[in-house]
Amino acid sequence: MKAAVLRAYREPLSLEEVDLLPPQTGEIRIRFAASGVCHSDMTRIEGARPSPLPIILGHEASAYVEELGPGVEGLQVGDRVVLSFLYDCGRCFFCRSGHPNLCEVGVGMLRNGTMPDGTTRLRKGDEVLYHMTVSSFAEEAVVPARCATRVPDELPMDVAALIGCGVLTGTGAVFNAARVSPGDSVLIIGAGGVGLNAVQAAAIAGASVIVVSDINPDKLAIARDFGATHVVDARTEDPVAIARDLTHGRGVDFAFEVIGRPATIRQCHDAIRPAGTAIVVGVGEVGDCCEIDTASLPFSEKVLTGTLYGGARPGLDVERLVDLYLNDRLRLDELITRTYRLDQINEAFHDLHEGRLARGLIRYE
Ligand code: PAD
Ligand code: ZN
Repeated sequence: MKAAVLRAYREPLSLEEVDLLPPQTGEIRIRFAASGVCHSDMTRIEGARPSPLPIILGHEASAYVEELGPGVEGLQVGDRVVLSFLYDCGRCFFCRSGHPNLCEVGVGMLRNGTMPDGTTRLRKGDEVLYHMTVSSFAEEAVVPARCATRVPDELPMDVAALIGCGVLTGTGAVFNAARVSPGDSVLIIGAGGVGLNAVQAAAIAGASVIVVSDINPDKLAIARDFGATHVVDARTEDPVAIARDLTHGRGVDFAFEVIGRPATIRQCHDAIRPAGTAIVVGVGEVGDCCEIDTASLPFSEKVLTGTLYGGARPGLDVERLVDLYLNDRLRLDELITRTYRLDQINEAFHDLHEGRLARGLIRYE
């Protein structure tokens, strides 16, 4: 099968023929329909968190089931599925305590680029590693069956792909991590493919004030369309001052950082009210630090935290988001700025880098 392989950091992906081993127990072979291009893929190319190579990137995808490995139940060949990049083993402390997105096995797979057994099914002579369990910049993959959620025929495969990361993460940050309630005030910094989903989730949740900060006027226009009550051009305006002005000088109940930079994380902490919560979604570089005035903590009772995969319960949340979309409550078509073929993958990353995309999508059919 054809795949786009990362062989060296900060270099273009190379389009190659890669071999796929058959699915092992509990695994399936899938043929991709579409894959979103997420900033987490670009961060990997930039080498912010270096790990062994070669690796096949891509982790936000829809696919068809082609082959079932031994012991797979609940799926059939031909099923249309959305992939989750976080495997949940169902047995570890975190799965049993209601945090399947922090599954010890699943997080280990993200770190090591493997399947649950610590090896991969991708070969080019030697072993090729997975990126975030899915490796969807390829025609096919072998993945754990637990990471595939069947979706109805009415759901277009293009928008289905986006649910796997950007939609689940952005909406999950609001619905699961923050549990935003009607009347809450919210600041979202970074209105890209993930942040825009936090914006529409805040609107669905009934937030009274939804301030969105970005440096790109095109993203701010979509944010307004998605339910932002106020938009801030961070090139010339201060989101912290504006968030305070809109909340009687107190600060917002919740602030979400969806970029992964210390300066904007600090803005979120500054913009929340006493006992408010700042939630970091964006993934920064290893070693990045952010200064907080510690003396103010006991007086402010502010909470600064992060969220992995929007605190998703992968299968369940995919089903709920599909229903929201099919009932016209969640807008996904508008997120797709441009589609590409796999051989245009480096152009897609260039466009993402230039800020041209809400989401770029690789289409395989
Ligand atoms: P994106 O590139 O589509 O969006 C980033 C947005 O931030 C763009 O619209 C930029 O214009 C904007 N921006 C940049 N600088 C500033 C600034 N100073 N002030 C305001 N806005 C600014 O990326 P994405 O939406 O695909 O991903 C966003 C982050 O989320 C990224 O770090 C990615 O790795 C992370 C992510 N985290 C998880 C998770 O589980 N926590 C999952 C998926 C993605
Ligand atoms: Zn992603």
